[in-house]
Amino acid sequence: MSRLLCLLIFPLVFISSLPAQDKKPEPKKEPPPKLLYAVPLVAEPGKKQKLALRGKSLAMVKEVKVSGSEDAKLKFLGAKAVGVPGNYPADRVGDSEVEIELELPKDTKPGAVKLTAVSASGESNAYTLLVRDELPTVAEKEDNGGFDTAQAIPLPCAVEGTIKSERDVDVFKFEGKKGDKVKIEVQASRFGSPVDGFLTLYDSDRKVIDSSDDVTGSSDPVLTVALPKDGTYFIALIDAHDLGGPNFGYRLVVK
Ligand SMILES: [Ca+2]
Ligand SMILES: [Ca+2]
Repeated sequence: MSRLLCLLIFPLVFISSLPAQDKKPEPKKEPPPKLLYAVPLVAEPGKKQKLALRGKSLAMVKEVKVSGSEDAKLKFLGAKAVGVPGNYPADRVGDSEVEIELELPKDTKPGAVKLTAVSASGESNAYTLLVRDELPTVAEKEDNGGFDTAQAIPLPCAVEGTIKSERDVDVFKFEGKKGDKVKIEVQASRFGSPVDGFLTLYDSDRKVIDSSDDVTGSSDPVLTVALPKDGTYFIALIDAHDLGGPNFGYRLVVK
């Protein structure tokens, strides 16, 4: 061994042979907060509402800032750690949450409002809140788990729903005419929701017309179909991984 190498190696050997109690452990640094999604997922302009913001490293958050709407009123209500079921990915469902009260002006434009959480470790990403647009809103109603119990919806509309538990299936039905062009779109994953939507469209004979899982750059499905005949059509929405829970929110736009 060359003398130079010896000199280089010796201090390393010396340091690594020190008793463990002499090493000072680095204080664990909490990463900056990360916002994933809101519960409920969709905010309604012109109304005071409570929102839970789910994400990671949110338990020590002391403030939430709103941008994109000068007249928005936001009140910080609290922050806490939440449990993650063992088989669920914490990166998708979040391990902590912040609760806020938010009032958006009536004329708030979809896509404009962003929320940022602040803790001693820094600022989070700017989370784009999903805000209702001019489409009529329909609340999803259980039990809608099959063709016989499908929930009738008008066209156009936006359904606000939840994949409420593992293997939950949400089925909706609408009346269509031959040649009608219908676009069916899930807004979930793009707004951080843990739902990885999978859509299937069936005709009145319960035969599959088309299905969609992910569109480019997202886990949200989109179907654009020219209806082949007059009659009742069924839309089935599931989570592609059969996961679910009270925080698995989605907005289903049919127009
Ligand atoms: Ca459901
Ligand atoms: Ca998907």
